[in-house]
Amino acid sequence: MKKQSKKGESKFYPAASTQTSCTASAKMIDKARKDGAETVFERVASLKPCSFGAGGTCCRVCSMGPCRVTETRTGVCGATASTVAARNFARMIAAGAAAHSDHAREVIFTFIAAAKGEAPGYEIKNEEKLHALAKIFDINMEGKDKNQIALELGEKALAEMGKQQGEIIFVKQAPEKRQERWRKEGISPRGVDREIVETMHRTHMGVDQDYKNILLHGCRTSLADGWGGSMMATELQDILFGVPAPVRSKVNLGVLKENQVNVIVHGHEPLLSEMIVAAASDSELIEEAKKVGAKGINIAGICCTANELLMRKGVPVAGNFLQQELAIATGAVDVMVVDVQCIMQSLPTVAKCYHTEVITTSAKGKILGATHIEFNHHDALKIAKDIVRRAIKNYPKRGRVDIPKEEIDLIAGFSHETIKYLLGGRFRASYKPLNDNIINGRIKGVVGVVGCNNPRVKHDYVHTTLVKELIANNVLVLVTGCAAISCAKERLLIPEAAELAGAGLREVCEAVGIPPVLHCGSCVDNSRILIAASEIVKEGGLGEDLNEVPAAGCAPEWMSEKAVVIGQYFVSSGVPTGFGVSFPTANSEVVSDYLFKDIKEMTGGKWFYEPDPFKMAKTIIKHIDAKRKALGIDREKERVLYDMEMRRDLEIV
Ligand code: NFS
Repeated sequence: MKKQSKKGESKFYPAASTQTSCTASAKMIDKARKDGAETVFERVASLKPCSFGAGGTCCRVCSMGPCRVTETRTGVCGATASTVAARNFARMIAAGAAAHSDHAREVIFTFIAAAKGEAPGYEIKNEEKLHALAKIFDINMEGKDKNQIALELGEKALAEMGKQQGEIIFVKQAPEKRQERWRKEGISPRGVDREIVETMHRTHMGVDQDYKNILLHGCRTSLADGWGGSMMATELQDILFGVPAPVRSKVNLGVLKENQVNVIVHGHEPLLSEMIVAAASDSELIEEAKKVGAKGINIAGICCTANELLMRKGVPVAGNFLQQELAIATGAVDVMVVDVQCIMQSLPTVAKCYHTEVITTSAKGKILGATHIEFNHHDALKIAKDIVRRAIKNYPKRGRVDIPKEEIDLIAGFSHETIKYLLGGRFRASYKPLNDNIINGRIKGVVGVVGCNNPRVKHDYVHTTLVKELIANNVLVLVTGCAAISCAKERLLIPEAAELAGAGLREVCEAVGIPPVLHCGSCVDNSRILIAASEIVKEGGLGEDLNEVPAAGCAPEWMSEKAVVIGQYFVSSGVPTGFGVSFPTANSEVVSDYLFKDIKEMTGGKWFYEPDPFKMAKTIIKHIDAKRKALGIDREKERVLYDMEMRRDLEIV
C-alpha cells in the first residue's frame, strides 16, 4: 500500500505495481502520488461502481425514477429488468456509433474541402484507393481528375450519413450470404444517423418494451457503425493521408525527450494531428525551439490519435488510455493537444502540478481549465503552428523532469491491403496463403483483440496475457486501439515475438517476416478487420459467411460505449465476441442469456464474458475449434500418445 498526503490527509492506495503491468506507468503513478497529482489510479480506488448501473438495471430515462430495477421489481412505469437492461445496452451502442460516425463526418467535410481546394495542406493522396472506393460507390470516373472524383465520392459518403431508405453502400463489401441474412432479419442498416436516432426514440420512455425488439435494432445500429461510420472514417482517411504499410516505431513514455519540445497529440481524429506533425518539421519552428534551448520538436501520441499517426507516419506512441495523465506526470510534456473521445476531464487538474498546457481543439469537446484553440480545416497548418509555438514557449518553464526509460520497438501498419500484399505478393495480392495456412492448421484461427484499458483491471496485463496465450496456441492476433499499444509495450509487435508463438504460427510468421500480432490501427479501423474477414470468405475454403470462419473478437479491458458498439457489430456480423472486466447487462439474466446464446439464431454470432485472460483464451479457442470442426478442417495432425498397452498391441501386429 502506498501513502499519499493531500491537504494534510493521509490516504492509502493500492501499490502501483498491482494496478499496472507496465513498469513505466507504475513509476509515474508513484511519482504523481508524490507530486500530489491525483490520477485515475487513485480515483478508481476510492470510488466503488454502482451495482445497478454496472449491471444495466438502473433506469433514468424519465423523472419518475431513477428506478433500480431487479428481476422481481419493475420500475415505476412497469418496465422490467430485461427491458431496462436492453434499453441501456442499446443506448450504449447508439452512443458508440455516434462517436465513430461523427468522427467520419468531420473527415468527410475535410475530404470534400480538400477536393475543392479549400483545405490548404490536405490533398487527395492515395489515388489507387480513391478509385477503388469510387468503384464501390458507382462513380463514373471517365475523363475526371482525382479532385472531381473525390468530390463526388465525398458527397456520396456524406449522403450515407443521412440516408433514410435503402441500404448503406458498404454493406455490399460483406459476403453475399451475410447480406442476405441481414436483409432477412431486417437488420441491414439504412443510414447512419437514422439508425442512431431510431435507437434513441425506441429507448425513450414508453416506446419499445420488448427486449428482443430493442436488441434487434441494436444490431442494426451497430452495423450502421461497423459497415458505415467507422468504415467511412477509415477508408476516406486512407485516401487523405495514405494507406498504412509496415512501419517501425517506438512505444511507451520513454519516447518523450528531455532535450526536445514535447507535444502530445491525444484523441481520435487525425485531421489536426497530421498537421501538427507537419508543423513540427517546419525549419522556422525548429529554429525557434533551438532558441529556447531545445534540440528539436518531438511529437508523440496517446490513445487512438497515436494509432492513426503511427500507422501512417511512424510517429512514436507515448501510451494508451490509462497513461494520459501519467505522460503529464513526467514533467516533460510542453503541450498536450486533444480533440474528441477518451480524454479525461482531469487532464488540466493534473497539468496544474506541472508546466503542461492542455489545449482542446474541437467545438464539441471543451474542458474547463484547458486552453481552447478551435481547429478548422481551412487554416489547419496555421493553427497547428500556433499550437507548436505555445509548446516552444512553455519549454523553458519545465520543473523537474523524470522520463521513464522504457522505449520499445514495434512494427505497425497492417491495413487489410498490406496483409493481402504481404501474404500474396505485390503482384498477386491474395488471402489464399492465409486461408491455406488456416486450412492446413498451421494457423488455428484469427482473433481481433481490441478496445480500451480499464482501471478496474490490471492495466495492460489482461490484454498481453490473453494475446500471449492465443499466439502460443497458433492463433494469429489482429490488434487495434489501446489493446495494440499494450501489446506493443510487451514487445509482441516485433517479428521476434514469433518465438512465443506455437510451431505452426511461428513457421508462417518467420516465412513471411511478420509478427504474430498485427497492428491494424485505431478503433475506427476495426472496420479493416471486417473487410479482411470478408476477403477471407471470398477467397474460399473457409465457408460462405463470416460466422463460418475460425475467428473471434474480444475487448478484455473495455470501458467505453464505443467498445460496446464494436463488440456488437462483430456479433451482428457473425463473429463470437468476448468482454472482460464486467458485462453491461449482467443484472438481467434474460438479456444476458439472449446475448450469450439466442442472438446467434439471428446473427450467427454471440457474446461471451470472461474476465480471466487464461480462461478467455480457452473460451476463444473452444469457439475456433468448433468452427474448424464444422468446416471439417479439425482432423489434421492429431498426435496420439501411446501408452504401454497400445505399444504392446502394435508389437503384436
Ligand atoms: Ni477504442 Fe476505448 Fe479510446 Fe481508442 Fe483506447 S479507450 S473503444 S482504444 S483510445 S477509442
